[in-house]
Amino acid sequence: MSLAVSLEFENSVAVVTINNPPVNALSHSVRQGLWDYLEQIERNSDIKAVILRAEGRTFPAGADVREFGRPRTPPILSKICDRIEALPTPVIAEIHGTALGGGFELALACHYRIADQTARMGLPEVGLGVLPGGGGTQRLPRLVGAAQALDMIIGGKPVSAPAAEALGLIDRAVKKNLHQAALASALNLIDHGAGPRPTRDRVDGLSNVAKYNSEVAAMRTRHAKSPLANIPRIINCVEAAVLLPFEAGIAMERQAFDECETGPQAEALRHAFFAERRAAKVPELKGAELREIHRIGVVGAGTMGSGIAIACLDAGFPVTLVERNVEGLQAGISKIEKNYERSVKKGRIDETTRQNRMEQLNGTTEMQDLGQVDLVIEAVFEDEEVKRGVFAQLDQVMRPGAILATNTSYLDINALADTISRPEDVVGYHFFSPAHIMKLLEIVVGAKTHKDVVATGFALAKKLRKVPVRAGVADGFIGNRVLASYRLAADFMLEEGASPAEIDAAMRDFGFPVGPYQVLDMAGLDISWARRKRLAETRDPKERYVAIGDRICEQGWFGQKTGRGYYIYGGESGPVENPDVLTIIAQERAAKDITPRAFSVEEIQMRCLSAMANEGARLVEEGVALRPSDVDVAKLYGYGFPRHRGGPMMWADQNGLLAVENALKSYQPEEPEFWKPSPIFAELIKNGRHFSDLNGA
Ligand code: 3H9
Repeated sequence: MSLAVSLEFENSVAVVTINNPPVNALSHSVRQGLWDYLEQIERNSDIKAVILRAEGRTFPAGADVREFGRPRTPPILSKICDRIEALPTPVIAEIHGTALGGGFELALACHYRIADQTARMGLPEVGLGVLPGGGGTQRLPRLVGAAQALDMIIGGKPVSAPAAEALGLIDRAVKKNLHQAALASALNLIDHGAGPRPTRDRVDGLSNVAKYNSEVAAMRTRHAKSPLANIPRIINCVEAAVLLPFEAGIAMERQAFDECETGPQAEALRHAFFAERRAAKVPELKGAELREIHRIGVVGAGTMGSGIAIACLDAGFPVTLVERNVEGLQAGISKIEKNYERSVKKGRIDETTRQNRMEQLNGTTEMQDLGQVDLVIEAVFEDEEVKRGVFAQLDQVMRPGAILATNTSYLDINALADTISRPEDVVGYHFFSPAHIMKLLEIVVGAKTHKDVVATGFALAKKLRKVPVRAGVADGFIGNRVLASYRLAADFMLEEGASPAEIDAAMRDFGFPVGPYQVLDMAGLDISWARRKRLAETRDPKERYVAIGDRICEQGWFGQKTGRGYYIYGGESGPVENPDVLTIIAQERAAKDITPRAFSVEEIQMRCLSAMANEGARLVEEGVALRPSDVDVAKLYGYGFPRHRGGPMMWADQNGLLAVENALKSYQPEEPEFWKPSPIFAELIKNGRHFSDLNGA
């Protein structure tokens, strides 16, 4: 018998318990265990009711995703669900924690469901590029109707136990003593001679086919442009639940699941799931002692500083916000206030929470007020001299052992750390704007950063609900280094004959929400212009320099905020291409004697993506990124890389490393250093390996 499942008896009730830490995923050992015990239960006529439960922190959180992408070893989940549903005695699911995916499908196959008040449940398979494959597309609509089922399966968001009770998904949510409550229910069912209540036979949700037809049509329209291959299949399966016999619907679900599971989108989305968790595993965690963080100081109340303060307040930390003068401080506090007022209006938080958060905020113009905080996040203007000044002041006032994190996108944190007496306490936190919303947090580890400081940063990131990625010190760290290569590849094409709109459209076509020139216009062209001017003196004159962006800025066109950039804003039909920019581009081409040529969508994508993957490989080679999947995580969570593509390194793996290396080599004569393939390509190709083989466990 499998150790992952056990069977005990409490009077005439069989209690089947799953025990497969950490999340009781339905691995083969669990499925086999369930199968074997179901056989025993079927043969034992003394059993009058069954309870299905799990040990540890949660009811199963789904199928074991690590088993995906390879042939499945029977027994398969949907057969187990069918077998549970066919038992002649009532079966009760005892749900706690997060009953997700296959776990929730097991519960749906049970005849009754009772859940802890704090439990959450749902079908998040959509986020892994698949769909429920254990009968969820057929049973859920039978309980809650097709529209609600589609919402839950396409939205993928779990619902709370009270919401599930209101929807009729569970019979009861209990505040405490879940197992006692499940047992009492079982005995009650036995006493009343209640038999099984198979979900497949229930029609509660399916009574109104005409209503469903219009709902499904609306759903198809809403998702018509979705690039995700599983969405139309989910709609088809739920439609089958309404129109076809149960078995036919299950057969359809099985086929759709298999087609999706083996596809590239599901592979990429699985990669994204595990890459995010892997990124939090850094060498510094070993043997590190976490420093306690109770109070946080934020220096700088500008856009970044106030966003960071909100992120910290949201996580429950008291925050001391420091600005040089009262006006600046007031402006920062007012940004924070407005944010919380908006959240109340939108129903995201209630008034009491808003008040509590604001009470935890202490604004000041005195650095000394940071004397007792455990961590200071410095978010002043991105200029080394300015930051050095702030560092010197902080060094004077911060208590020994407090952490000094600098929020920077590019600066050398080693140089900054060496200006103060405690470089071991200095770390880089690269937040992304808006800092209380964007998920990515690059944690930049300097040469002297103590491992306790690094480990504390990763623990804090979890509390701030960020996705942390470890980066070494390098200009632009991981995310902005890759971004710089992307932009350069795009700029070269601009000079060679492509237009900004063509490049943007090609990258949107790949799956980015917006193209690189749209992003530049949104961020403000003056930001990157200022940086280019700063770097002008140290630039290698032999390097190819594209001056189109500078010429645009010289006109005073900084993008959306000035109404003009690569596009013109404010018109009734939305942004339009800026014809004057096309003239500037034509002039720059003429000045360099370039005869423009056409670029296909495929070539634009290939050039941009291979430049990104090559830069990612260099970052791994240089040790700035620990592993290729960390590059992917940075791009997915901070730069809008389409999740179903998995990130640039996953894209390279899927596209074929040889094809990417060949493309890089074919562009190399144009700009030898920029397009030179990282040696990692040749090494992997020679050994028949992929970037994913360098990710470790
Ligand atoms: C499915 O069910 C398909 C079926 O319909 C049909 C099948 C035929 N598998 O996230 P955490 C690991 S598809 C394998 O850090 P938390 C995770 O990698 C599935 N491993 O914890 C990590 O490992 P490590 C549908 C899994 O408390 C550890 O568990 N279900 C799985 O922040 C802890 O995870 C889902 O999509 C899994 N299914 O969050 C739910 N899940 O320690 C996916 C987790 O080695 N899971 N692991 O890094 C989650 O959303 C979160 O893990 C959960 C806990 C909310 C459960």
